[in-house]
Amino acid sequence: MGSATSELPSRMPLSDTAETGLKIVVVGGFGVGKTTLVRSVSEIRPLNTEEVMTQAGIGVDETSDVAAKTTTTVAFDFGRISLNERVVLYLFGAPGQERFWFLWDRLFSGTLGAVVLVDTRRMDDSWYAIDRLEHHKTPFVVAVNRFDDASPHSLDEIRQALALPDHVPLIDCDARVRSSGKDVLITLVDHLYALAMAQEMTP
Ligand SMILES: Nc1nc2c(ncn2[C@@H]2O[C@H](COP(=O)(O)OP(=O)(O)OP(=O)(O)O)[C@@H](O)[C@H]2O)c(=O)[nH]1
Ligand SMILES: [Mg+2]
Repeated sequence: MGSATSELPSRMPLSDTAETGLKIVVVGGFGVGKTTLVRSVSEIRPLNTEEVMTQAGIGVDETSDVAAKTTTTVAFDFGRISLNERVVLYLFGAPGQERFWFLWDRLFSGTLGAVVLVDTRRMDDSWYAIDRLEHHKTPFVVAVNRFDDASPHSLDEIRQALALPDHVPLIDCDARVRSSGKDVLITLVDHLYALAMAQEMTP
């Protein structure tokens, strides 16, 4: 447990100018890259609760499309990123396997917004995440993690397949690349800001 990215300091003090801390969760199906995203964007050494997948999981864990995967998140990932001098995001990566989904409701508590990560090879896995977020009335954006061998569906096709309303932002990303992960988070914060503004305008 608790694997870490060695080049990052374990304690990095928050800047004095930070005013707003937002709790964000990263959800999605098994092996879509949630842990990878939290690791690549976090400015502190991320907390990960990865465990090696063993033979005991055969028949329980659906690994057929993620054959290279050797570990899985058994609780959650945690990381932090300062988007600018004032806004800090606290990132929680959810566990993707169905047997850990009972943890999600707790993770959603106090969450301002969410990222749903999608792998186009296994779109069905995204339904549960989208359903839970809609149920909790948690605003979200959808980010398509383009694995190298994934089929090249356009964003429009993916929007249709997921029956996503037009107002939900949908973007491409590479969860391994920090700048790409950061773009996803900026899209989410812009979306939350626009929703807050719209709410303020309604009498
Ligand atoms: N080629 C490629 N591999 C990726 C990408 N994103 C993640 N991976 C790899 O995919 C595997 C699964 O990534 P994880 O980040 O563990 O996925 P997860 O969603 O946290 O998985 P669970 O917590 O077990 O549900 C890892 O081996 C990553 O290195 C990507 O964009 N492209
Ligand atoms: Mg994970």
